Amino acid sequence: MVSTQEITTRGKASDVEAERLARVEAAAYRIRHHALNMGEVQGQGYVGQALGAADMLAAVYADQLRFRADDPGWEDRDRFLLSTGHYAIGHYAALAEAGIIPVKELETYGSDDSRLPMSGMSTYTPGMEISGGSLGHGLSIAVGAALGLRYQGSGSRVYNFLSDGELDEGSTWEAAMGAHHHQLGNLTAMVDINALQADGKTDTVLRTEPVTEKWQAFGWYAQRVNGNDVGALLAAFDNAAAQAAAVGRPSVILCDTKVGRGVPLLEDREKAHFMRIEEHEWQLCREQLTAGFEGKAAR
Ligand SMILES: Cc1ncc(C[n+]2csc(CCOP(=O)(O)OP(=O)(O)O)c2C)c(N)n1
Ligand SMILES: [Mg+2]
Repeated sequence: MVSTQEITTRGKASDVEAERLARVEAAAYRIRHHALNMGEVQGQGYVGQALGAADMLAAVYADQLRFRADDPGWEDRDRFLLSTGHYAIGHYAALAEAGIIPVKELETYGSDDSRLPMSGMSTYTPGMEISGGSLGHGLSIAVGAALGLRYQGSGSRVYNFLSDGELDEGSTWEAAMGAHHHQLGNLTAMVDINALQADGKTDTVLRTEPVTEKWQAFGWYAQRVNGNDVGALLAAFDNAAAQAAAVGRPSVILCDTKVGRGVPLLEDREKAHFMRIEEHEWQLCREQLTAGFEGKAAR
């Protein structure tokens, strides 16, 4: 029989989990909102990817990452490496949400002399650890960073965000082997499987499935989740912390996402890799986003 005390403790634990979920979902909503505002500055761009990956970015910045907003270079910070440079729009939105860059500065996205260029540049932007325009290099850098931190006796973790297009690159798999060889339990990779690339659907460009089995064969602790389900993402991070790090195994969370997620107008748009959104549509996009978020919160 379950004692009253146990029920109370469980009740408290579920309150904490509910608060955690609500906090990360709200962060994801604001990241999407920022991304729409940034996209409007240019009238087009990688908006669909930012909307699709917002839940992953929110889970990292609002739940996982150890950082100091007023000191982005803090030595003991966890490192978040965006290897998919064109996703910078989503990363800037997450950095603003985290308080690392001012929300107001997002208005300069992609403009001359801005610290927020269209493709992520580490020398321009606080909190941007690497430059990532040339795809497929982030995981190698992450392996080096994780190894270096371990040599230094640091407790910091390294996170690498990759796209499914980056799984086409041999360098990604070399790095995956290196991470297993060095038993990098302090490394977590996250792959945005949005089934899309610049030249079309991922399975028509290069068939990388079965993805989970490939990472497992490379020695990683691999989990595949709905990357637009914040609860599933948080559970995956918890599993990774409990199982992968304990045995010194790198961990990968494979996230199935939907391009344009949260804005129905954009979810099924053609030419989704680099979306053109008409002037009159931006406000409608924001309204749809807010209606969806409020509808979910009310349920
Ligand atoms: C090494 C390298 N090869 C090719 C490109 C050109 N390129 C830019 S984005 C892109 C698509 C890559 O797939 P993914 O990141 O999954 O695209 P998305 O989901 O954003 O549509 C390509 C091939 C590049 N930036 N770097
Ligand atoms: Mg893709």
